[in-house]
Amino acid sequence: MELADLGFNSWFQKKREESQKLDFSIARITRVDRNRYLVRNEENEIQAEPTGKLLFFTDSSQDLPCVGDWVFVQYYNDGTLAIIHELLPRKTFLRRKSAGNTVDYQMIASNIDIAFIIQSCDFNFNLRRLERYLVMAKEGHVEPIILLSKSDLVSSEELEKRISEIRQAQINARVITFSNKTDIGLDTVQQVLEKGKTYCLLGSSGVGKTTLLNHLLGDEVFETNPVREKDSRGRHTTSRRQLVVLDNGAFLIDTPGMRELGMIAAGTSIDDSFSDIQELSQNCRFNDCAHTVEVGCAILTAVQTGNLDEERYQSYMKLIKESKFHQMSYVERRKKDKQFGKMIKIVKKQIKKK
Ligand SMILES: Nc1nc2c(ncn2[C@@H]2O[C@H](COP(=O)(O)OP(=O)(O)OP(=O)(O)O)[C@@H](O)[C@H]2O)c(=O)[nH]1
Ligand SMILES: [Mg+2]
Ligand SMILES: [Zn+2]
Repeated sequence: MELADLGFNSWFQKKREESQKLDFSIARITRVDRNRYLVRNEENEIQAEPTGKLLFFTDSSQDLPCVGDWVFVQYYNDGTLAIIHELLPRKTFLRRKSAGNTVDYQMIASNIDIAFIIQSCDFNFNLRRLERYLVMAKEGHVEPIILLSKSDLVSSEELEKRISEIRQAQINARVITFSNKTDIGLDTVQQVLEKGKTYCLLGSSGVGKTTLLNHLLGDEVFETNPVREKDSRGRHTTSRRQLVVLDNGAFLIDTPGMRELGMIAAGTSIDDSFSDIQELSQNCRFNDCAHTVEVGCAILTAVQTGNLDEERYQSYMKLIKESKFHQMSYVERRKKDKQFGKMIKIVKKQIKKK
């Protein structure tokens, strides 16, 4: 595979020449998992690590590598490890504001040609949310296409109504309706996908992003999960962003749903889907109860007495933790890391003394 097949066009070539970093190789980030990365080059996909300099002297988290980025690398261990030295400029991007006092952004993906904004035709359909995703795409210079999934769940009249609501809201983006169940509309989605171009799937948890990806791959490669029956909410199955190559040479990035939504409607999504647990917490003895070990914790009591499903408790805690982490600004997170480092030093000293 040539770099051009990976999407490296003349725009990036020009940036590369301007940078004068000609002794570095070029690769593309295909997966981010905290500080661990995968990159793809002409030959294969390999592990990658940023230099300490890149990691610690970056002021904003948005300047760290994200899925879709082109990066300057050097190879080690017979080409099985790439060290990431610097990012090439981004042509387009999808990013979200981090909640909190400081204005900081987190990158979702970069160098995207088209963003597929997916809403399912059932309860997930929401014009205001749609508008927020469209703003996100516009800010990052990404062309949006709206995909209405699960068309099999509504009548054709209802489907028409959804589309006319979109048009009445002065949204002019292309709309494609489709179903992973009946395959209707899938060929239209397929026709959009072009070799060497990069597409990103955006939308709430459970709308069928990963199912669509599997469908396009013709195989159940990635995990999917049924939505909850009660309110058709997803179970945030996909946990990281990943760039996948399709048979026809197009690139598709799947993203986790729920958290993406959390960022847009800051905080509210958690309250909505776990309102019963939220309510329980009103009865905890301490206002700042973390619901982990505290005496008089109403949530723990409910788990113990069987009034609250243990699994639901766990997923609630997971979500809280994630959203807290995401809501921390980059600086706060760095501080936390540093405090953790200090703590380890102190503990080590104490061990030595013994
Ligand atoms: N009826 C119907 N169900 C669908 C369709 N597409 C997906 N589903 C179902 O919806 C559920 C959720 O699908 P996923 O692909 O896991 O959703 P997702 O958007 O990837 O969700 P997250 O990974 O949590 O963000 C699965 O049970 C799918 O089988 C569709 O077109 N029609
Ligand atoms: Mg998924
Ligand atoms: Zn509690």
